[in-house]
This record gives sequence, structure tokens and C-alpha cells, in this order.
Amino acid sequence: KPKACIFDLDGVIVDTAKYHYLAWKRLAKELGFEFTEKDNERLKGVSRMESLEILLSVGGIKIDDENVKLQLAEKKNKWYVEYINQMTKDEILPGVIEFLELLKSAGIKVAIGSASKNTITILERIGLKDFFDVIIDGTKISKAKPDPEVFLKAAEELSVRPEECCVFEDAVAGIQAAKSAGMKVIGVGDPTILKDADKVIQSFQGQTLGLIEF
Ligand code: B16
Ligand code: MG
Repeated sequence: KPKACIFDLDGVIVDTAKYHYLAWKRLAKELGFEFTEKDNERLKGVSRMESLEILLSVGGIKIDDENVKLQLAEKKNKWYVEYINQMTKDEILPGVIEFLELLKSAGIKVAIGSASKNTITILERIGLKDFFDVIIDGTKISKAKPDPEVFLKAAEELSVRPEECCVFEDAVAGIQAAKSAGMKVIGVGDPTILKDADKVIQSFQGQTLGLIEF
């Protein structure tokens, strides 16, 4: 059994993907094109600046000026922050709290490993900031998933070895990152998309500690 579990945030603990989508869609509209929900799938788990690159390529827009790109990303983020500032505890995905409590009572450490620079804001909004032993987010890493940096840092701060960790992820890039870190990984979502995970669950509802036995 693992000594620690590391949770991705967006798509695992909460469904903030819908807010990212609304904000990117609004930016696309301003730039004069439509951005669909299907296009948005490609942004899951990807960093803010890489997401912008994908968005621009969907719109067939070429921008070379880094400052202009930073401004666009900041604009999107301002809108995104407006949405997440309205979040409540009710937006924690089903079964998450119960499963986290199960882990804690079994003495298993819990951490967050997210690409988002808004991690702390979100955790504060949903009342879970103090629940986690360690939080590694987009402000603490230099290499985005699929690079394993975020998960390796979490293991280091938890004082456990990578092979003693189990990661929960909803994105393909995140599953690759966990695998390269030498960790077990449980996908949360569609098994046909998350096929490289060791196991895949649809949700945390009704899950027991048996889930993290391999
Ligand atoms: P921000 P995760 C990721 O979070 C999201 O899945 C991705 O869509 C987003 O672009 C990225 O965080 C950066 O977020 O703009 O808030 O810094 O899934 O790694 O928890
Ligand atoms: Mg995610």
C-alpha cells in the first residue's frame, strides 16, 4: 500500500475545467473566433501559456510578441479568477471528502500536485487548504506535466520515495508525469482516454482503501 497519495486539482478534486473553458471561450470571442468544448479538451492539465498557444492555433492566429501573449493570458486569468472566486464547498466532486478522510484515518499522507497557479485560491474557496500535508502547484515548478517535477517535489516534501506514492489524475499529460516519476497512477475519468493509468475510476463515490492496493 502506498504511504502517500498525490491529487491533481482541476478535474480530480473539483471541476474547474468548465471555468477555464468559459474564460478561454471569452478570449477567443474577443479575438474573433469560436472555441468549442471539444477544443477545450486539449487544454486539460496543460499550463496557462501552452493553453494559449493551443487556443491561438485553433483560431489560426499567429502572435510573435511575447508581451502580447502574456497580456492575453493575463486577461483570461482575470476572468477565470472571477469565476473561481464564486466557488463553494458544494463544488468538491462526489466522494472526494470521504475518500480523503479514509486516507487520513489510515495514516496515509495526502498532497496536491497541480499545474495551476490558482491552486491556493481554489483550495481556500472550497475549504480544503489546511487538509493537505503538502501543496505543490504551478507557482512552485518550472517544468509542466508531462514532466514529473510536480509529483517528485511533492514526494520530496512528504519525505516519501516516489515508488511509495499513488497519483490521482484526469489528464493524459498528468498520467505520463506520474509514470515518469515512478509512481502508481489512478486515472479519474474515461478509461479509453486514460489507458496508460494503472487503474481508472469514474468517481470517488463509494471507493475504499482497496483502491490503492496494487
Ligand atoms: P492556471 P491541474 C491545470 O490544473 C488545468 O488542468 C489546466 O487546464 C490549466 O491550464 C493549468 O492548470 C494552469 O492553470 O492558469 O490556473 O495556472 O489539472 O494540473 O490541477
Ligand atoms: Mg487535472
